[in-house]
Amino acid sequence: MAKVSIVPSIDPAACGILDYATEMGIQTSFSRAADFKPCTIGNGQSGICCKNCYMGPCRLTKDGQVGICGATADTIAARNLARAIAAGAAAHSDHGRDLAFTLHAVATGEAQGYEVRDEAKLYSVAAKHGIPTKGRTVKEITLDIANKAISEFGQQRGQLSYLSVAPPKRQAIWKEQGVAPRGIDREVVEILHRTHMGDDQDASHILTAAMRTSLSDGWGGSMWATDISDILFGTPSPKVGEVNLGCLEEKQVNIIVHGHEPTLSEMIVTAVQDPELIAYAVSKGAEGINLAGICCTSNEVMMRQGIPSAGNFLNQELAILTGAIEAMVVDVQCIMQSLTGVASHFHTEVITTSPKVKITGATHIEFDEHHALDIAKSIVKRACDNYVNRGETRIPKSSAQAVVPGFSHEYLNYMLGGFYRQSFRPLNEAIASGRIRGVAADVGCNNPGLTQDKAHMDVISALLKNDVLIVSTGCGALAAGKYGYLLGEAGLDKVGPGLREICETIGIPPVLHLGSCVDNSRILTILSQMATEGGLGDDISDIPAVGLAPEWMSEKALAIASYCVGSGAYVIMGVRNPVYFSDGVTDILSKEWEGRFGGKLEFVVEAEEIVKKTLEHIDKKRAALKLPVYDANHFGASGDAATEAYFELPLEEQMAEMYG
Ligand code: NFS
Ligand code: SF4
Repeated sequence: MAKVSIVPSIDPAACGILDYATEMGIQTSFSRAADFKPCTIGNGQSGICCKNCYMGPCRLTKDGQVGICGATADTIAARNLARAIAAGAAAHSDHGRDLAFTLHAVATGEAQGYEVRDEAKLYSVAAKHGIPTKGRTVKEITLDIANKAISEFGQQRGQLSYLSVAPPKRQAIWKEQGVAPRGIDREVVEILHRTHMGDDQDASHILTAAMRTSLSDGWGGSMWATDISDILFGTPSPKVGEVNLGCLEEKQVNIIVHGHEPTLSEMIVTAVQDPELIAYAVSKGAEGINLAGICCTSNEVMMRQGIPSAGNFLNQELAILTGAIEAMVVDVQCIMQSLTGVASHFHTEVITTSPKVKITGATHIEFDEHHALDIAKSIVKRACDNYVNRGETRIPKSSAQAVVPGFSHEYLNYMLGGFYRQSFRPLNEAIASGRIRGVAADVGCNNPGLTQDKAHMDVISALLKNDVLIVSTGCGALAAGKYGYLLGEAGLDKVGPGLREICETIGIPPVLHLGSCVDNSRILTILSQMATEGGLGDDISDIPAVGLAPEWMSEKALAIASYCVGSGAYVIMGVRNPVYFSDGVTDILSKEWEGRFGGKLEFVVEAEEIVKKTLEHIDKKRAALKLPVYDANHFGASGDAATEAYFELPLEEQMAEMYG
């Protein structure tokens, strides 16, 4: 087995575990990525491939070449991209649908263990959708919200209800450009239809439909997912948590929840606190039960319950390689099939729980919200039973990094303005004065084709030094957490003085953890409020802000990028341009979309270039708003004054410290 050729991770904890995997001959996504030669046609670098009908597949590798049916490179690139966006939107939205059904079951008293935990959020969501609340019971309002959400998935005409939350100017653009989504499922289905052989064959026209589909995710499925999760489990507010493999416990039963939906994981949080189950764990020789998360499930339970996170996407195999996991409980999305292979070398039991996901070799215990607590308890008990089978462990204990996650739109409003005059004005003013140069959202995945977390941290650290406030979700947020950027005081030595002053005054870390990937909808809500608050124009596209996904890998990331562009944002994705072979489509995403939506999508590989383009865009937007030119020295010496690196010691020295 080839040793990983690029540095696999900037995280010494990950590198140490990967050395062990190499030694033991255990394959991981890191080693496979190093062994693989990615298909250059599939990734758009040297051609483009269509397999939408069985006259093909058609591989176009030369200029001017067309498929058997005559489809051009532009058409094929647009169709492939549109299908990826539809798949990503479907994943987010289906997650939202399941939450809507859980909410419905709560309203009808059929959901064991669940309740409305956040009535204030219930009322505010009702108000957004015109659902009356006066003189009505919580149950009645809950039922109406659940039914409204469920109806939006199957809605055929009109437009999605959340669109009215956007700035009026944005709503007008959607109408004018014909991209206001009519219903959630309808938009996804229409992309599958349009990209079937012999349908829509105009790249721009295909991508306009894809834009509408992505908006049905951001302002539909994902927004419902976020709001219903808040109603059921509480709107996040800052918590103290911990990130990285070091959060695993040597002498306790370790259970990992991995995937995306908070429904079962929240019940497991309840179950691990059950005194009877704790006593059961003790009877098996453990000192207790330790629950940790991976990926977006981790973000969900960390920001609401302070449950530690074992890390982001590329940490899933590494967690099992510690030898310390009794059960890895997975639901949907971003779960590698390799988990069962890695687990076969250890005692770890991989448990699938979603009716939609089975993995050969894993135990399937199907989740049902009507008996959620019973199911959660039986899973926890199984993990305790497995503790006696544990062998040698290698937990990089010192890698555990303290974090403060859980900044919701609601909490920022309260934090900036106080309870009685909630507002975003202080933030807008800080940007207008130039103390904060602008805002960047660093989001998205890890990708084993790159060094884990490096692009995230190169981008984040450089932007912070330039007084750019960062908001973050998904695996990007967990990366920021690992290197100390999600901490109040501690993170501030890495920040330019203007931004630092604001962070100190308001009491926030320089990187604000806003949750999971479906919670990118929170970013839309925040941007909408910033646009309507005054001082930064009157549309999202006026705000000096940029969206970044430097290590993306999933189709969901493409859906998010598109709806952000459609909402007016400039989005830069790293890794590679999947439509590289088609200049036509590359131009539609950047130039044509900018003209129509005020936002654009570009693919930029180098972190340095991403930073440069981000700052240029922020400064361009500042100039358009006639704000003072950003001056690094105005509020003290920015830039070099901040700490240079995200690490104080070189990687090898940190690895040596961690694993002795
Ligand atoms: Ni987002 Fe969450 Fe991570 Fe990427 Fe996957 S966990 S939904 S897709 S890998 S950020
Ligand atoms: Fe080839 Fe056209 Fe069929 Fe695609 S749709 S596989 S380009 S014949």
